[in-house]
Amino acid sequence: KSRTLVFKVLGITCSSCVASIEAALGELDGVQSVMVSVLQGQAVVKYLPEVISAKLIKETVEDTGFEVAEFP
Ligand code: 9UX
Repeated sequence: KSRTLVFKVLGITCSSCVASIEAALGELDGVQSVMVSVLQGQAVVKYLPEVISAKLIKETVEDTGFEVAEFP
């Protein structure tokens, strides 16, 4: 069964970086869908918790050069 992770991506301002984040996450096993919004500064990731951890998903975003944060 899949779960959905929603978190903030700080400092993202253009669609080319949306594309890099979506591409990096899309390559990960266990990630089923990715939507990154510049306007909302957020990522929504549908994934299989038995295959990949939320931690690795967030670390992958950070590896593309953006800080991530939780919504309050
Ligand atoms: Mo766009 Mo990415 O201005 O670092 S190139 S957000």
